[in-house]
Amino acid sequence: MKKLIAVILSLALVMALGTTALAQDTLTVAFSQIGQESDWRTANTDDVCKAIQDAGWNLVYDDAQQKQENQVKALRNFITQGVDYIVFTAIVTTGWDEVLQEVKDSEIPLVLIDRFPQTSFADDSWFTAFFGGDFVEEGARAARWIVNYYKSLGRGDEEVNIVRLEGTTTSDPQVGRSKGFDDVIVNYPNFKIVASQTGNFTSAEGQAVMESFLKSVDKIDVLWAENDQMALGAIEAIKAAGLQPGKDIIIVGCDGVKLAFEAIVNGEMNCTVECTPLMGSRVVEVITGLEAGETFPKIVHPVEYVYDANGGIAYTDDGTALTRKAADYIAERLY
Ligand code: GYE
Repeated sequence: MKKLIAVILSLALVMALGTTALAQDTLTVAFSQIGQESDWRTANTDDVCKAIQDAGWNLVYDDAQQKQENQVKALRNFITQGVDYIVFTAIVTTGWDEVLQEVKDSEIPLVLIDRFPQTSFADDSWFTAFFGGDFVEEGARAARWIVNYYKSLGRGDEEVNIVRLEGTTTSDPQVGRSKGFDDVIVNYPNFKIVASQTGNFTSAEGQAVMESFLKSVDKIDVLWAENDQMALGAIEAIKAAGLQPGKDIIIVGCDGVKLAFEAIVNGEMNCTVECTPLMGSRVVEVITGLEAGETFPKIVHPVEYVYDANGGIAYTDDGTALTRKAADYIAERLY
């Protein structure tokens, strides 16, 4: 009898060990995405999901359909399921303390990408790493491009009226890009923002808001759209009003998606400030590193460029970095 019990116990032990070994082999990585509002977002979803699957890990994916409450639910589900890692981009900056405390308590490592959530934690131990665009710098690049473009035409002292299409209100890229733009443009009093309204990062709303700008603002020289999708919608509104986009109104977008490159090459748009959606390889690098017990910098921004028709317009304050010519890079742009 004793022998039989010993055999059963050792069998149970082997089975338990076997299960543990299996669980360690195949990680489960959950990803809470915000929705599908733009080409940028589609490319981001595809890239991150593919990278996780190509790494041989199980993917648990959730699309929050632009609702913060859905993201909160998704994070709680991930905790209940006991996933190994959580990849997260926050639709808006605030309102995360409670659920992120729950993530912290669960000890599931949190990998942040794209949009950074603001929290009131005392230190930064609540997340493992962040990878995403430097939104303040992107906004600043857009403003510097506009000023330098007018200077390059010998028109740097003209009165220039700018309308702005803002991203989703209080989202990290909206807050950062608006701030970066304002910080630069304030130094050039002849460049004025004469109207500014949200277009929620979508083409349809960009078009509708641009239509109303065209009716309410007497003289529009420049459109600064906080993403390319809104710029593309606005181009339709400008054409419908009988004006030539890219000529009658100078158009600067952000993201660097293929359709923006095409619009620049066709002369209907003038500039796009790059923000890469390709974050999958960094996510895999971070998780692989954490599994191996490595440490690395907490916050990493990708290297990005500014693209326009001819290249050559300086966009950093000291003039060292130059814009790239969109036509030279359009073929390699896949999203
Ligand atoms: O610019 C926009 C998207 O968070 C950086 O969200 C991202 C922004 C991107 O929908 O197109």
